[in-house]
Amino acid sequence: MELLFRGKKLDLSSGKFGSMRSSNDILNHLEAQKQRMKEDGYLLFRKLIPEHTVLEARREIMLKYAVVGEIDSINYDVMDAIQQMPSFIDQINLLAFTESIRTGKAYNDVIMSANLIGFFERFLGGKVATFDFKWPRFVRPGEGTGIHSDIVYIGRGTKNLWSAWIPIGGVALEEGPLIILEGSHLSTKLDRYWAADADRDKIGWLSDDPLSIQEELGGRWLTTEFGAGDVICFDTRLVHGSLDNVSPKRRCRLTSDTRYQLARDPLDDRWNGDISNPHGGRQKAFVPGIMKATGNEEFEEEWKPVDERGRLASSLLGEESV
Ligand SMILES: O=C(O)CCC(=O)C(=O)O
Repeated sequence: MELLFRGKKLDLSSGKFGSMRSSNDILNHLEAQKQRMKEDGYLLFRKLIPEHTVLEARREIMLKYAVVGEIDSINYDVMDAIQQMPSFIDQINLLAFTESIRTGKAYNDVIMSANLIGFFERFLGGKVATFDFKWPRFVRPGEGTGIHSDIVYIGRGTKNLWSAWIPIGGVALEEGPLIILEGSHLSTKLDRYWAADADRDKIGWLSDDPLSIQEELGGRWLTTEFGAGDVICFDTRLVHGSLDNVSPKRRCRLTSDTRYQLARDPLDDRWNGDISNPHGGRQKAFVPGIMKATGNEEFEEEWKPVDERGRLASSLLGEESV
C-alpha cells in the first residue's frame, strides 16, 4: 500500500505511521475522555451518529453534486460518488450552491446529532454552540487538505473550542481521510504559530512536506478508515490535514468539519453572524479543490474568487477578465 499526503509518499514504517485508536471503550467515562483528549489530542468514536442519519445527508448532498455534473449518477448509484468529467461546476452560482449544501436539513441533522451534541455538552460542561458556518467537504481524486492546526483559523472568539471531523459515508484510506500528527498538540515548537490569526497574519499551511514536519515535531502520522456514523473530535492545536484522494474508482470523498464550543463563550465573528464572506476582500466561495483553479495562494486554495453572478472568477478559468 502507498499513501500520498501533499503528493509525497508517507513513510509507513511502524515508528512513523500508525492507526488512530477508538475511544468507544470510554464513551460513558467523562474523566477518562478528558484525560485521553489531553494526552492524545483526539477522541475517535465509532458509530456515534445513527448511520441512517448520515446516509440521508450523503444522499441530500450527492444529489446536488450530481445536478452540477461533479458526480456521475447516470452510470452509477449517486451514493457511490463517482467523479464525472467534465463537470459544470464552473458554470454555476457557487455562493448559492455552497449555501444550499451547508443549510441542507439532512446535513444539519448530522452535525447537530443528539449523540454528538450530548458528547460535547458533557465534555464542555454546558450548552453547546456550533458556528453558523460549516465546512462540508467534497474532495475529488487528486485532492487533499494541507497541514495545519485549526486554531489559527477559528480562534478569534474563545480558545476553548473543538473540531469534529465527520465522514458523510465511508472513507477508505485511498479516499483521503483525516490524518493527524501524534502528540503535536503538545509540541513546544508551535506556540507562535498557534498564537497567529490566519487572516490578520496572512499565513498559509504550516508545511507542505509531511516528512519534514514529522522530522521536526516527532510523532507518527495517524489515520484510519472511517464508516458512516464515526466521528473524530480533536484539539484545535493538533496538526493535521488529509491524505490525497487516490481512489482508483474515482470515488469522491464527502466529509464535514465543524466546531463546537460553549454557547456562553464568544464566537469567532468570521464564522458567525454575517458569514457571506468570512475572509473579507473580494467575494469568495468555499470550494476546496477544483484542480483547474490553480494560481491561488496556498491559504486561498479553498476559497475561490467569484464574479458578480457567483461563478468562478474568469481569471481562475484561464480566461481574460472582462
Ligand atoms: O477533511 C479535510 O480534508 C480537512 C479537514 C480539516 O482540516 C479539519 O477538520 O479541520
